[in-house]
Amino acid sequence: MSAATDTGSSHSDGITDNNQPTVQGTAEANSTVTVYVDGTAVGTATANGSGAWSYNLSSPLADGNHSIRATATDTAGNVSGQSSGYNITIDTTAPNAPAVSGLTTATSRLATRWTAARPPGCRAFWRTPTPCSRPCACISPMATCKMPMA
Ligand SMILES: [Ca+2]
Repeated sequence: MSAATDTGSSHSDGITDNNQPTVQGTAEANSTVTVYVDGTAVGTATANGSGAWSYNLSSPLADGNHSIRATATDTAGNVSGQSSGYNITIDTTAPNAPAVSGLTTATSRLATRWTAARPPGCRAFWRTPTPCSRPCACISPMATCKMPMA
């Protein structure tokens, strides 16, 4: 579809909040292009002298996935086979409002309390968030302890 109607973070991914986007493509120059949405012809466009065509969908599409195909009819009346499908996703629904739950815990090298194998004489025992090696050391007796970095 056209970049202008392919909304969102990508203008070429086929995902849009525009439920009447403009589809585009190439065909034989000056041919008449019939556009199909999910297998149903919805309208025609005329390819220009370079073969480029575009068609603004005239009816809103429901949210969800749709397959766009096209055929070309030349000036002699010969009709092409169908194009391969171009898949689009219409999403007109806004996401739920996000939650704001608070502030993050301060990141500290001694932030993770570790309760296993507390050394004798230590009231609390801490390790760094990354793997540590034993033995651990008391900072001071009956004070907090920490495990040295591996
Ligand atoms: Ca998009």
